[in-house]
Amino acid sequence: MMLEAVLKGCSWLRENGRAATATVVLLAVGAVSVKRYVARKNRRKRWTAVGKDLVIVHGLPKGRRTPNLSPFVLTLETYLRLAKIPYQMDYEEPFGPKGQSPWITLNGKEMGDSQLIIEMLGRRFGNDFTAKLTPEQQGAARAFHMMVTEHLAWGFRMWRWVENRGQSMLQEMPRIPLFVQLLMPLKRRKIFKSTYIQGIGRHSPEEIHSIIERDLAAISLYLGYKAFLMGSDPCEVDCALFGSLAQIMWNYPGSPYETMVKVKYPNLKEYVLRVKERLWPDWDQCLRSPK
Ligand SMILES: N[C@@H](CCC(=O)N[C@@H](CS)C(=O)NCC(=O)O)C(=O)O
Repeated sequence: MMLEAVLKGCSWLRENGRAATATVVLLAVGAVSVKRYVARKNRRKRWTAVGKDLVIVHGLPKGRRTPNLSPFVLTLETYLRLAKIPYQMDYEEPFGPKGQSPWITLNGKEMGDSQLIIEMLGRRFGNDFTAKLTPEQQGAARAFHMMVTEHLAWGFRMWRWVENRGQSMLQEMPRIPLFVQLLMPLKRRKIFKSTYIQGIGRHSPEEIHSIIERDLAAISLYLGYKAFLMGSDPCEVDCALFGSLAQIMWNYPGSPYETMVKVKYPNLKEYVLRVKERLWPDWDQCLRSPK
């Protein structure tokens, strides 16, 4: 009986070769999609069940030298620590509603973009540190914040993904599946395309180093001997600056920016260490284990 059914199946496959292949492929794709859909739904159920007002930060993986390899994730985590808002990290689904990292789930609602998240949390939990500054300082804080996230970040991205070809970054990541490694050239191409459209990708490496050095020099000058960028207390712009400079200090080995931060403008290095000491007393416990 069984043998008869198998033989019948084989002869049907022989006669309907193409249709059979298409059916098998469709069924396989369908099964994978359903599995992914269910896993996604279950993750969301879990994130909604964590309790009221606990922020789940979804981000790229931890590094061995910094608690996160993304400047934007590190910025958000630093802000949550500054504002003393309880949070939990998730590394299962790093890219969220805007296709970028970080994003958050808060009381079952999803939101993307570190800057918008920080502003929303500031309003919701009454933790807007910049609002306590003088109007002149508020203007300067906004200008520096944008310099860090919309200008410096592009220069740093160029080194990480184009000059260094993502090598230092990849070494810091947990074991990457082979298919992701094979997709890396495409990822680099996509990033290079975005830097070309933004404009920075049209300059030579030397030009970019000099443009970015002028930003770092300006920040170093403005910081001077102050403890934090806007004075004796940290605020939102410090979180963004720390998120970026910490990457340079620990994840950009051999880059011209590492020398700038550590040697040429040493108050930047001292500043990074100061923020780390103040807001990341558990830094070492937040790193990925060397194994
Ligand atoms: N404006 C965003 C920028 C976030 C961002 O660029 N994240 C990077 C990781 S460091 C990313 O997700 N890149 C993937 C992509 O843009 O496709 C924010 O502040 O959150």
